[in-house]
Amino acid sequence: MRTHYSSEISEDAGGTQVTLAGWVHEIRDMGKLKFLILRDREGLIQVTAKSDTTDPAVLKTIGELTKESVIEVTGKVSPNSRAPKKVEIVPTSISVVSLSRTPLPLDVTGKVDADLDTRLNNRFMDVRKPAVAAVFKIRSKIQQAFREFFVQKDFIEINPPSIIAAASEGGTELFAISYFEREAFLCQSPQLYKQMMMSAGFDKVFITMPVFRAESHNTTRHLNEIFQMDIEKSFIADEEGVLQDLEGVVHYLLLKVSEDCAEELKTLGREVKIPAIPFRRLTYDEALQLLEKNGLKIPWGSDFTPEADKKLAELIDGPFFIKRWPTKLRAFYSKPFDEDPKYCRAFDLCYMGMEISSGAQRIHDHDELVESLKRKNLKPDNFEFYLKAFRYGMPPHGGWSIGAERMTEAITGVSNIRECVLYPRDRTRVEP
Ligand code: AMO
Repeated sequence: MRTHYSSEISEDAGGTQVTLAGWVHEIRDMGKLKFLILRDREGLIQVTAKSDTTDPAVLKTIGELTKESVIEVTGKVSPNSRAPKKVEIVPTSISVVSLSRTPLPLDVTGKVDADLDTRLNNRFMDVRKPAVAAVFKIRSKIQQAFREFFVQKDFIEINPPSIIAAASEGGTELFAISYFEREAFLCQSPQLYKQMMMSAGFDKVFITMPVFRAESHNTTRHLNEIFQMDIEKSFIADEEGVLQDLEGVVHYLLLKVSEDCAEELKTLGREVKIPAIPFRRLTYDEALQLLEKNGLKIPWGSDFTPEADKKLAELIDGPFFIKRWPTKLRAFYSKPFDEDPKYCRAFDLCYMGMEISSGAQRIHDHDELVESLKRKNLKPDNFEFYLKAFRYGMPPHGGWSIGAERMTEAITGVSNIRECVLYPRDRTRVEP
């Protein structure tokens, strides 16, 4: 059984007997000298066998190995200034746990490139590449840090359903499923449920869950199954009450990634700059003006194009908020400003040229909400289960959602969001 990971072997452990387990990354047979690079979850280590000093049974096993086989190596730690990590293992026994077949569907050493489709079709093997695994270790850290932050702040974790009867963001973009004798849908956001829990008196909730969007566009920024990290919070004075949680958690998870994923960032050639709090805030109108001054005109009432997102990222360093959006652009639950209802208390958080989160202070008055649904051509009757929660005591509240994949994409710098999902679901891909 494994006693150490490769990363735990250092020069000063010279002479210690260890057992390592992992995959055969490379084999180099130089006649009298045989090198084997063993790869485990934490990295690579060289195993060196000399024909005059190594047990013949070990030499025979090395001769029969194929790349990517799983092996267990027992041997002595031996400092060697010429080895990649300045230390190697001199084996006393090698057992083949699982012999890999040949040829391999994918090269794991990074010497032969493969297109994304081939990589995704062979994802189990693609993730063996250190640079690919690094993306998922960073994603895991992001999700852990998110949970840690809100547990510390005394938020209650809730689990809304994934099978629902009504749209949460509007009428479109839902996947219909056959649910016994009726039609149901896959959840596109836990929105309505997290709001109802404000009426239940939970005050502060967080959620992490997959959501499903039947958007047909096939871009490098969009997925059809997304992992969202949400909060909802009551008794806020305005949208700032939840914006501060958003900048707080983004700051915290960038800090955690930079501290705990230093190796992974190095593997990806990335540096994380920790932004100062508060993040810059712009209104929608200010963002339009800034773009126009820099040669990009977006008509008032339109959403930002990917080009505009990119331009703003060039002009503003680090993450920033866009607040005070045109009401007509945002979901029905966004609260309009009393003094100028053309604008609402919705916001986006932009980072690295992408919208990574959006949210709003919500309408908490029942009749105002019914009117807002009607203005968006939605039928209040379809939202009866939700509206009911607004009739019997609903505090002012707001919330937001971060897309875990967009956040991972922003930090790791990969060029396609599919790189941040083990098994992405897009317009054409539902397998493996
Ligand atoms: P929204 O629809 O803006 O808001 O989604 C929130 C965040 O989720 C991510 N995201 C996506 N990522 C990849 N592909 C997609 N198709 C996709 N759609 C969304 C983005 C986005 O910022 N209920 C509201 C949130 C709220 O107000 O609390 C909502 O879902 O990072």
